Amino acid sequence: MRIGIVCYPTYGGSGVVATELGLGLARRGHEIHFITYRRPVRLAHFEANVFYHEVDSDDYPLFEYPPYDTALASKIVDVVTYHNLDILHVHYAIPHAAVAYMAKKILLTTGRYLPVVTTLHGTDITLVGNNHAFAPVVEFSINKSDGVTAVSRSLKDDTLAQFSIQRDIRVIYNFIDFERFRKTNKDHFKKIIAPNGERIVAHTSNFRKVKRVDDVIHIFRNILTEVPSKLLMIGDGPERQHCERLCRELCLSDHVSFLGKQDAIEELLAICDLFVIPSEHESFGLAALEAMACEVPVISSNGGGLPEVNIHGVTGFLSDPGNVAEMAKFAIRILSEDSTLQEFRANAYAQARRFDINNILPDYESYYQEVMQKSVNKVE
Ligand code: GMT
Repeated sequence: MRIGIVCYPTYGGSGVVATELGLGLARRGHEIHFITYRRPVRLAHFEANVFYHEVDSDDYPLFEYPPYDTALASKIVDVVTYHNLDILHVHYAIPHAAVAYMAKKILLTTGRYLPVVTTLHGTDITLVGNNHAFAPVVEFSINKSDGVTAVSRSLKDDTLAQFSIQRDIRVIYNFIDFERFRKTNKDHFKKIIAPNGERIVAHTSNFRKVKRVDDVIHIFRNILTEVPSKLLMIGDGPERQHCERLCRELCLSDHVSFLGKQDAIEELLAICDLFVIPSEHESFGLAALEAMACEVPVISSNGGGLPEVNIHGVTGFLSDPGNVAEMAKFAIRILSEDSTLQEFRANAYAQARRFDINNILPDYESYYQEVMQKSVNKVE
């Protein structure tokens, strides 16, 4: 198949899933065309069957807000026409699903029907999407997509609850590449971070409010009263400064390292004993899955799709968002005993295996086929 992929090219979340999906499909022989405003972070090297088309963004003094949507729609029309794409897969509804609809309408005037699949990732529905500034367009463009997928059952349910949706939503879970995410020996890192054999706890995110990052600090403070430990805070975003200040106020700075954005996240996860993700809401929690693939148990909230990934009492524990005391208690339970930690590690890895990229890619392939078949002879 010749497949166009539209996504945000940034670190984390939907952009990572979209890029890894494209790369995985390319390795299975499909021709993949990424259409984005910047080269996606995980598209660093030359790959066979992969093409990258940058959305032009000519600045003009009249534009207080550069018209990204218009430029993207034009680029999609161009790439679909000249590379003869079979299908377009857009990640994150805003604005990509609406832009795809516009491109599809333009292509129809040339006699070409472009099947469009939209993947909902989370905040495009739960946080931004239901804001009245976007909601009517989000609802309309989901209904106009030829296929719609959600990354968890919880996100599918949220979408159906929040919008009036007239089409089926297929759940296709996020996935993990075990070639990359696996526990490797990085003892030299471990010795630098935890020279006295302390346990290593980690959190990665974009440090937005929805992640409840300061809960991570409070949980860690409780852990430290019982278990000698170090905390790695990985990533960057609006809440980082506040968290750094909080660590200073709580006299935790000697035990907490803020590492900023990291490319080789798997090398850090390889030395970790526990991953903490206390988000208010998380449609899936790809960061938790990455940790589990590296045999790291997870303390999480039960918001959104996290219970579909992290299994209570098996791969880690779940608590209501904000229940810092309980999360700390559970963390201490896992970290105190070597044998308990080993058991949770093994369970986390076994659960992560369910989301192996090699199991999920065929689901996307057959979904594309299904959508394309239904689109034959469609004229509007
Ligand atoms: O985690 C974020 O805030 C980034 C966001 C995104 O859209 O890029 O992530 C969302 O999509 C990920 C990939 O499908 C999911 O694993 C995350 O759970 C989801 N984030 C939220 O729902 C908050």
